[in-house]
Amino acid sequence: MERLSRRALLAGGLGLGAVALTACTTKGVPGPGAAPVGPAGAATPSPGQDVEEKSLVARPTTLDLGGPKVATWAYGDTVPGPLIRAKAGDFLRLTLDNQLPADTSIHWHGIRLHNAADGVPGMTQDPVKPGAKFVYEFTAPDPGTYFFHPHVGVQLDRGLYAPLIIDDPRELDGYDAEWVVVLDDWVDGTGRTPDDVLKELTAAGGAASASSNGGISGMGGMDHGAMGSSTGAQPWGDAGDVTYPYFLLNGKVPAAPDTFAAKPGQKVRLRIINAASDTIFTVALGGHRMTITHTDGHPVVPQDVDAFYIGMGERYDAVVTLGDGVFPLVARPFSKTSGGQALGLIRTGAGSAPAVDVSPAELGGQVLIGSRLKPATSAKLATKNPDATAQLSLEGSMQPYQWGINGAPFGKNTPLTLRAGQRLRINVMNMTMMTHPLHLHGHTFALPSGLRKDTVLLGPMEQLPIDLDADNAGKWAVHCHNIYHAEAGMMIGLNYVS
Ligand SMILES: [Cu+2]
Repeated sequence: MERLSRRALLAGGLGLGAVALTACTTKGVPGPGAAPVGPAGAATPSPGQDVEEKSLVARPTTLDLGGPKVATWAYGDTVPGPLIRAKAGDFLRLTLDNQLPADTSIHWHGIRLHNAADGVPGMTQDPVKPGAKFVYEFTAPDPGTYFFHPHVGVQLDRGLYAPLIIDDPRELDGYDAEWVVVLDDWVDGTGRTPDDVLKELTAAGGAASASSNGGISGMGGMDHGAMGSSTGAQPWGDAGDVTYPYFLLNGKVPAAPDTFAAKPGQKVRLRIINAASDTIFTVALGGHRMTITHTDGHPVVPQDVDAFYIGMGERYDAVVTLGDGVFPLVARPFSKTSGGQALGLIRTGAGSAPAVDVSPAELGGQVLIGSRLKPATSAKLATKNPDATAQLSLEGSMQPYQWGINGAPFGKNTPLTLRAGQRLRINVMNMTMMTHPLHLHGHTFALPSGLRKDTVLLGPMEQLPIDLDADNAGKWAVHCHNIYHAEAGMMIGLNYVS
């Protein structure tokens, strides 16, 4: 715990670490030997298991984004919301206090938890009504970088998101400091809400809309063609529908960047989370190459890159040895015609802050496509042929704004099924000219290379077989993590049957 506390103190900006330190941790009595690690799905704490407790109040508030003041909804009056931090195998008891004027829930994105704690109204629980509370209780079995957000409507595109870090108790001291970085695209309180945006999208059907900048910058769907090809420097074609006034790094616009203070020569672990609703970013740190060590919580063969793409719902951990000076961490929206970017700073020495539109040379260097990472040996699934296969076809268009999976929107399509103990292969086909980040609840899956992910980007017309082990019974969601696509129907159930 010494180590954890020190690291938490080193977390940057926002006082994220301080939040972790004030969280109530009930110490269990450690058993002999290793820390107890419960199986996925443990819904009650076992003897000796440490319990992490926290309360999250979701309510309307006004936030200062570093200049712009916005009325929005948030957890605990900050954006991102308070960091939750525990170690692998801990039991989490997290109380949602809904003071919003709407139903809500919390989904613990990427955590391999038991079904009833997954936070999907209509599938795993009833919605949490205004004025009501809901207690989420689950074991977090796997270390990694995660986050949490509502699974109701387009509430994710408000300020309702926060990082969730699960530490590995066995992890060696591989770095000196840590910076948790949460990226977002922001529209709420700037004259329209995410619900307004969804109405514009569905009403306008992809044509220019009511926003100041033409509204919908993207032109997805089979009818429109791609803005880029799926090869070469721009792999994703068309990647977003919504024009955003701001892009945020740890809740701040580039004019007031979140700044991480460190010393030259220190090795820093960056934990980068894309909490945006409609924006793929290209991420680069000026003056440095980064070594990617994990994605979606799973270790990879360390890969040096100039920059990398991060889709909505994805996470990447990178280690970097810092130079002396002031360095911009830039997240550049991919394929958005409106311009702008998210910016944070790492300061290890003297120097003035770069311009808000600084463009590090690394952005034009070798940009990693995350699905090409190689898995660490420890992250691989056991070698096994699939027992069953399923098809998952991503379909739809901007005009009309209709998205679905396997021939119909969610609620009208037929859930995929699997049986406990099976190795299931899902043949995913993106039948659209847009890029979609596909997210699976309650499990992680393996790409053909063995790389483990819970969220993966599929470029236009891309096909990708993903394998998963059926080891966590329940009714789970599989969906596009473009929150507007998901809300318009790009989701399907994955149900265990006997
Ligand atoms: Cu999508």
